[in-house]
Amino acid sequence: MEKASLIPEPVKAKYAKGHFSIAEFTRIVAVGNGAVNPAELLGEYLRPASSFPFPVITALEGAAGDIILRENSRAEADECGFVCEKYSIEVSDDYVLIEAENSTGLLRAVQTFRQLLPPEIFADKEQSGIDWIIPCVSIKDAPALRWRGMHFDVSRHFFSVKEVCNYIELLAQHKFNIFHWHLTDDQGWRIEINKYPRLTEIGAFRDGTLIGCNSVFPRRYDGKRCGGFYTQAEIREVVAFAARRGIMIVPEIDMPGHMQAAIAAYPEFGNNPSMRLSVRQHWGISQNILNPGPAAIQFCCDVFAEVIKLFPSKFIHLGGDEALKYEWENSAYANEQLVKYHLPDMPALQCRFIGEIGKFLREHDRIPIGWDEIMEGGLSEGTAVMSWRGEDEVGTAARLGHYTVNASNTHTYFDYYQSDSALEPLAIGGDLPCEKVYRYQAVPVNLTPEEAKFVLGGQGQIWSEYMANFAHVQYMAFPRAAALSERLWNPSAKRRFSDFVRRLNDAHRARFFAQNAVMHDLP
Ligand code: TNX
Repeated sequence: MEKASLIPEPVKAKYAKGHFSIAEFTRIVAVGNGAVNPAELLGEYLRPASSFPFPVITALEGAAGDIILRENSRAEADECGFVCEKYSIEVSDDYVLIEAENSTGLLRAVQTFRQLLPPEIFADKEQSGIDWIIPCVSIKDAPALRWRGMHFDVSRHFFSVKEVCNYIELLAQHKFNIFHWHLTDDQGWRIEINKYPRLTEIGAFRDGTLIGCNSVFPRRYDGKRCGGFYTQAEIREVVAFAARRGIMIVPEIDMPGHMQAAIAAYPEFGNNPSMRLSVRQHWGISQNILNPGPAAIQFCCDVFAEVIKLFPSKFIHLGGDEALKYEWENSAYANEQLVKYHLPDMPALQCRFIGEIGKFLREHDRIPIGWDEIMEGGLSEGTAVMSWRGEDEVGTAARLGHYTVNASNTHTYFDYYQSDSALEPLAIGGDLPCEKVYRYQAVPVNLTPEEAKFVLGGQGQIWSEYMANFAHVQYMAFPRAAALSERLWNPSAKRRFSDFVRRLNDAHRARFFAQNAVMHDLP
């Protein structure tokens, strides 16, 4: 039988003669507590298209004809909350044996196992006339990097719980382990906070949205009220959905900038409490930011106190990007704060702000992470950096001994154009074809091994200014996120882009088609 077209490609796969068939009588056997959820998930994945019943049973061992999932031991999480993701799959003509140290490894294996089947297995309705066979193969696999993330901005445009879960499901299929959920920004506050109900009553809706490009003047707006938010119950549902797939959600509350929606709801946390702001209707950077005083800092801590109850992730994202200092420069109160804390300038005042919030998060046993601007003016120990303005920032953070994630806009901004065709839908700009993503090096080559240890991994970004619906999100994300997943999981120097494209066209597009997901038709 032919080799299966897997994405991301496993580290080792040895094919042999023969095949295993799934059938009416195939059972899924879970050996060990950690095998139960992966076994149940596998059953849910396989039933709709095949219409076989796939009973899931727990037992000490399997028998001929079974798909056996076995958890071998219970590996502990490391200091950053990451667990071992190594797994193996043995397919012989009369059984399948999937083994891992823990349930996360088994979950990665489940995704590989699905891809070994014909692409139609991804359909949610019975598919007739398919030979449900899998080649005999021995796979041994583990990721190269610990942080393999995808980000999603649900502020610029709001996406439903169902859509967010669909996004997470697609990430799981590519063995991503982090979903960075950008929950707040100038254009909409999306998470219910009990202590501050106006954040969602007022901050979650705007009275219109820019039509077309942000830099074409005069700007035109559609005048349609729009928005939405997630209740805390819905957030819990999404966290559980992701956890079942071995994905950690890193929530982001962006501060002190990108806060216009919150300031519209609570003007006292802005710099001009008498000024009435509305939730922003166009893109770009708002000059309206939080004030640097203790009440605004307390507000952020109160928000995080609720956020950390909802999200078990070790990392919590506090934003910190693009905070224009115009309002602070012009505010007597902000200038008093400078004097009070003996600080040289406004960037140092922002550092103090971020430092206070970081301290709160560390006291609650979390690791604060922020966009690379948080390094300007000094950054406290134990704070991680998401480097977005280029590779140099990855090196800077690593040299300073901060854990860092490579989210460089040169290779991971999937809101950028992916081809120069005149038919591309309007995008924010940039130029990032899939082939360039495939040249991405999450760990910059000029780092010493000691510095490289601080690079946790990498992440793709979906900023949604120009993506008003979910099909458009999928179109921008894929296949670039598929290419990224391979660069993060198995960045072998030997692998060719042409081989990735072959696997994409051979089976991966068909998997997307089967589940009604959209993908760009290049490369
Ligand atoms: C910069 S990346 C931003 C976002 C925008 C994005 C558009 C970052 C930390 N800030 O607010 O949506 O560019 O590409």
